[in-house]
Amino acid sequence: MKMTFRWYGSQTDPIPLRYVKQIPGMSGLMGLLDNKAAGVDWPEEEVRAYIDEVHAAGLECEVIESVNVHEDIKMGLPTRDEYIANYISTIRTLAKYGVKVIIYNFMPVFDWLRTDLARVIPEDGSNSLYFDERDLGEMGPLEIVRRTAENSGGFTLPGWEPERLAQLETTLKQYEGMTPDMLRVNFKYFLDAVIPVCEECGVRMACHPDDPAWPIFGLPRIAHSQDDFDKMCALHDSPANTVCLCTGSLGSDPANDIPSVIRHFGEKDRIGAMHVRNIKFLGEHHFREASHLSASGDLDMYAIMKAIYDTCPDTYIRPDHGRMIWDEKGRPGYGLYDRALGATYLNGLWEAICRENGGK
Ligand code: CS2
Ligand code: MN
Repeated sequence: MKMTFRWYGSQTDPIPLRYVKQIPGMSGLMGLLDNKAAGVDWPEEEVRAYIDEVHAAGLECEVIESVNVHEDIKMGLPTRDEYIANYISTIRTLAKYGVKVIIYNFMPVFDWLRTDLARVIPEDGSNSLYFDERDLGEMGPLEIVRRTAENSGGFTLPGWEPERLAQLETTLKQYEGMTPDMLRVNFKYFLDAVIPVCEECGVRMACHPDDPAWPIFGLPRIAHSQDDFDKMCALHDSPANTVCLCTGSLGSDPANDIPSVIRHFGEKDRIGAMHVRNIKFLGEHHFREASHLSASGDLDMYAIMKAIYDTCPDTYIRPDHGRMIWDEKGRPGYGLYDRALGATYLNGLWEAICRENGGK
């Protein structure tokens, strides 16, 4: 297992890389070029500069999250070929600089979605990302986008690129009538184009689940259950076509038994990366993000780490979102302190599991 950390680059991440390096057991990053709109070919110069900076801090950069998929690819428009060509060129550039896994998602319009970015947790006064579907009904898509941007503390948010959201009304219209199976046809077209390139250059694509794990605003969503990911794997059967198994996203639906889903895909060698975080259920389609500790939420973090140990022990892991604690001011979900605590806790579980099983 390689423990990693998400870092947005020195332009927009207030956390210096040397702080990341000081977290015990941190091997490297799930890195990204934060300023890249979906569909753009990532310039080699910028990729090299970012990765050189990471290496200079004594960290690896074997995972990139995300290279976002242009909406025209998801909608299957004729213009998609140009964006797929850019995607392929980006894969080749990243491979040249040692990247082994590219995380992405195939969610129409929205990436992750929350109704509050800083909901206070009554027990201890910290705050975390929060979702209540009832609030969403009142708000509607345009309002949720406005509120999310307004409450982000001036930080860029992953998957909420302004270029994409500027087109929101038009894009929502274009998706009207698209069924999950129609979206899957477009997904296959994309995978058929990029996966052979990944095989050739030793990269694995890892698809992140829908977050939350159900359809929203009537948009088709095809990545929120074991069955969905089985279908994805079958669209283009290859060891390079994998899942980024995010426990908190998939786990937002209690019907997804996360340790069992990990075992299912781990045994098939279809987990390219893991995001490990905990969720506290508050009702139907109503949850908040909790500290990583099992006791803080509803996921069994020991069983999750054990499933990883048993079926995909060499995977990349990162603590996913953290709460805001100790008065830290930072990008919602991506502060330093709680993610560092999360990584340390997960490393502790890992050490205990290794010892129990005769390892070091
Ligand atoms: C991330 C996602 O913040 C998060 O929840 O896990 O934004 C993730 O980076 C993307 O969905 C992957 O494309
Ligand atoms: Mn995630």
